[in-house]
Amino acid sequence: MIDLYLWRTPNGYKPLIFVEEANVDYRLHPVDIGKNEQFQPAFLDISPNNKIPALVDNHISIFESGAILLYLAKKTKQFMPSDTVEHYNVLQWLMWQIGGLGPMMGQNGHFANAAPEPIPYALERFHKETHRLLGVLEKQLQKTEFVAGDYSIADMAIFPWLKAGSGNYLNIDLSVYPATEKWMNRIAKRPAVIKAYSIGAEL
Ligand SMILES: N[C@@H](CCC(=O)N[C@@H](CS)C(=O)NCC(=O)O)C(=O)O
Repeated sequence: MIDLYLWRTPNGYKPLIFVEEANVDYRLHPVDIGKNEQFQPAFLDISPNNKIPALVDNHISIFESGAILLYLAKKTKQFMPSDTVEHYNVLQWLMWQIGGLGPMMGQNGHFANAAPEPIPYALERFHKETHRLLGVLEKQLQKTEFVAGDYSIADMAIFPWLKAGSGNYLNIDLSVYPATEKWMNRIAKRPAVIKAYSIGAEL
């Protein structure tokens, strides 16, 4: 049985989508980051960087959503191809999300929604970088149905950020990115994704 520690944020939805897609047995442990529960000592033992998500499976505990998705993919042999070329294709898009889209959109959201005062340079910098990255994704999705070949952990990592970004968080107009918008609609209809978001909403 897998124990999942998360909250209803883009990074939290990634493993939740995976376990629902792969029908993995899991127990959910909500960590309300709005109440600073990520700083509780018991959670820091699992996730020393005080961030969700985290996973515990018997003797192994893992933090960082990319590492968690890779672990789940390896354990279930799903959503990550074994062929070298396809494997690294998925991996590069997963890394692109973890190292690029996530942090840039996160900073964009911070300066747009949470900064104590507007800082025009920061706002412009992270807004521009978010849209540069969305342009990169759009080009890729003009060529492929899913981000990296078949539906994979790369899609599971990117989708929740686009869902949040096109909602209240950043109000990104997806019609400017038509291939991305179609991909979003395709993924949003998946039963496991619908279920993950309904579980998240109930936390
Ligand atoms: N690189 C990390 C980022 C995780 C992350 O930023 N989690 C946020 C929620 S989406 C969090 O737990 N924030 C709480 C905090 O920073 O104290 C990952 O991909 O897992």
